[in-house]
Amino acid sequence: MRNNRLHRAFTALPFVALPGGASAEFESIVEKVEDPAAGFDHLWFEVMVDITIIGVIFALLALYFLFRYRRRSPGEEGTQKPLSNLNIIGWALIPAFVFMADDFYMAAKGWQLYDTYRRVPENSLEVKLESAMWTWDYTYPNGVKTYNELRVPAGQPVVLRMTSRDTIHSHFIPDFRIKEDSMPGRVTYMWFYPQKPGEHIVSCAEYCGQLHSRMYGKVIVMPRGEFDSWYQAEAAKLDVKLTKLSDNRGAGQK
Ligand SMILES: [Cu+2]
Repeated sequence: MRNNRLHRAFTALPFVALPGGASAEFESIVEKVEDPAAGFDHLWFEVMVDITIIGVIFALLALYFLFRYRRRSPGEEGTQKPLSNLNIIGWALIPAFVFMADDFYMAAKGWQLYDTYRRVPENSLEVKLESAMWTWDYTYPNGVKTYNELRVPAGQPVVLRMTSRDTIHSHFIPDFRIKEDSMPGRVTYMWFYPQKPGEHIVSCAEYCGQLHSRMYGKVIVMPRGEFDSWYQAEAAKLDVKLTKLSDNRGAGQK
C-alpha cells in the first residue's frame, strides 16, 4: 500500500514539474497505467519475429538435408545405420523442447498480460453498458446516457460494466485491442486507455440476429476540457428534463 503511494508520487512528479502545470484535476488522476493494448501489440510482434526465425531455420535445414542426402543415381540406397531407441527419443524430444520453451515463454507472457488487462486501474471512468438488439446504451456516473456513441476524455482509463437486455453480444474495439461478451444476467467488464483524441470503431463480434452487422458505434476520445464541458452540459439537460417531469407530475396532482 505504502509502496503503491510512493510509486504514484514519483510517477506524478513530471506532471507537477510541467511549466504552467496541468490542471490539478488531471494531476490527481494521472498514475502510471500499464496499457494492455501496447502489450498485445508487442506480444503479437514478438510472436511474428519468433515464428519467422524458427521457420527460416527449419526451411534452411530442410533444404540442406534435401541437397546433401539426395539420391545421386537411380536405385542408390542409403548407408545410415538405424538409430538406437535413446537416439530416437533424444532427437525427437530435445529439439521439440528447445523450440517449445520459447512457446511456453510467450504463453506465460500472454497470461501475464491478460492479468494486467483484468486489473482495472483505480482512476478509471466507469460507464455502464447495456447492449440489446441492436444498440449499445451507455450510462455515465452522473446519469447521462448515450447510444452507440461513447465519449471519453483522453488520458483517463475507461471501464465498461456490461450487461445485455436480450442475447449475447460482444463489445469489440479493435483499436484498443479488446473484445468482451455482454450477456443477460451477468456483469462483465472491459477497460481501455484512450491516450489521444480521435475516433474509434466499436462493433458487435458475436452473431446476435438479423441486424448484427449493423450493430456498430464509435468511441470518441475528446481532449479533457472538451469532455468536461460536454459532460456538464449533458448533465444540465438531464436536470432540466427531470425538473420538467416533476413539474408535470405536480401539476397533474392538483
Ligand atoms: Cu450484437
